[in-house]
Amino acid sequence: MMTNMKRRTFVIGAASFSGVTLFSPTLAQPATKPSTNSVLLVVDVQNCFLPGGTLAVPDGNEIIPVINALGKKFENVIFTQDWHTENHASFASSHPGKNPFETIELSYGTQVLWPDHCIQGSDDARLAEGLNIPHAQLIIRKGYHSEIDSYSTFVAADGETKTGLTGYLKERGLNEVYVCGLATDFCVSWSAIDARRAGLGVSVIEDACRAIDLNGSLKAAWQAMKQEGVQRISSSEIT
Ligand code: VGL
Ligand code: ZN
Repeated sequence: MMTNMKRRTFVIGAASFSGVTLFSPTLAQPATKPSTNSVLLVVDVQNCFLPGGTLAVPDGNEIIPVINALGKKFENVIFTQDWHTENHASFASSHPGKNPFETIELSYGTQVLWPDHCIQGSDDARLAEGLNIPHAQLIIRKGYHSEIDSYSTFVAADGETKTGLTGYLKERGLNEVYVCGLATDFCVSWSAIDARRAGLGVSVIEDACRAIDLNGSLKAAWQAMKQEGVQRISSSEIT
């Protein structure tokens, strides 16, 4: 894996440069210090995606303490919120005869059908109570057009309808995006890829994410992210 290869190179490089054998755990992996141009994008950490929610991601709750600790290291933090209408086109219940996790062809392409989830104003759609990042600056909502889904926090599934996040980040000079949250293989990966396409530096913090993993979707998502130049990192690399 890329991260392991990089890590090994770094350790060997450090040892030969310094001329001393260093086994300091802090040198065993590349370290990244978020700058004033960095932003932590916390994707869809909402009740619906936690155990007990309408579209629970396995072990989704485990990332909350990891994300709270990360939040302390970033001056800039943005939350996203999946925010669907009732009868949303991405809900199986909106398509008679269809079941959750089947697919359907919509005007913009193939859509996975989900259980009803994250309906605007519901407790299910609220950000997780356990999140504790009071200095977060923006909550950006997506998926609120009833006919178009939006895994991405930048552009909806039609490839055209924008959320405005690109403009916000550009206007604030935030050009290094660190993505975490739920789910790795849907909203996290689509957001990470669109951030790259907007010309931003992007890292996904793997242990601060959990996946749905539907028919190999997790492996495919990591492949697609790698191809787009998304860095795959661990929260322990952020100082
Ligand atoms: C998500 C499926 C449907 C996500 C949102 O946040 O990853 N997945 N809606
Ligand atoms: Zn959704």
